[in-house]
Amino acid sequence: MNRVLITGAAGTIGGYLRQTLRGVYPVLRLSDIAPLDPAGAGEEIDRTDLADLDAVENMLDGVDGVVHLGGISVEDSFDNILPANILGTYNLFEGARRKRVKRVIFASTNHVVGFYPRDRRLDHTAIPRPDSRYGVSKAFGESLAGLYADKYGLEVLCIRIGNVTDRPVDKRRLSIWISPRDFTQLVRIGLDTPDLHYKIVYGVSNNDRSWWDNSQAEAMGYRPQDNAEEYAEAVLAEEAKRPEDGIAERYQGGTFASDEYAAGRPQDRG
Ligand code: 15L
Repeated sequence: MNRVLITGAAGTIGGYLRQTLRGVYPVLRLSDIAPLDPAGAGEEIDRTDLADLDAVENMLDGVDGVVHLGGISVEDSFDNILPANILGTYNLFEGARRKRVKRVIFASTNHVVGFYPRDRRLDHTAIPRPDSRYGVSKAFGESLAGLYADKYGLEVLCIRIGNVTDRPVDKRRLSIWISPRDFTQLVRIGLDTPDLHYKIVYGVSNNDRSWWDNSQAEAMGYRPQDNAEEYAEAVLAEEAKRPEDGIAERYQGGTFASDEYAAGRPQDRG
């Protein structure tokens, strides 16, 4: 793979990948509508708005593989989610088809399955139970990825990302945390593995408290090096100082599930 494009390169995950993929592929094209540091050796900077299909097609010129992080990465109004995540992701896949890009890594999220209870172990076959409009937009992206793989032969890995940070920041993240180096390993497997059609995996480190069966990623060679448990004592001591949120505690998506929650199911009362 010669040229790899990272959309949403100015975000937190984009920032990690800019460092960890430097020199791994000869050219990294870094794209975002937000400002980016000037291009270093082996880098190209691009300012494409994902809502503009012609511009997206230009952005994909000469690209072999894409890591699609671009769009809104938290809950937002539907007016904002629509151009950034729905139209933007459509344009990315349609542009990739037109430009005959070989491979796309689609940054999906745990919020696609955020309304599953925490005691339910999920694998790659879990159907979406989104906890937010943001989660719905990522479920749309996973479906669209399937269409472009099955109909047009694009090779796609969808990663239902937990939370990529240097260290887990709360109890929920002790289950879903992924370190930057483990995330990089998964992205490289997605870009480099010879046989890929369409797969969904979880972006999670080797956490003792993980809620997910990530055997699909393991079968692709993923061997996570980090485990959130190393930080558990300090994280739990901090968590004990915070007010309880019963709904957030029940569901995998945490506050993404409890925000605006008004369903009042019987199990939520006690
Ligand atoms: C996500 O999908 C977000 O992009 C990230 O900011 C975190 O909120 C993460 O999920 C999480 O669930 O912790």
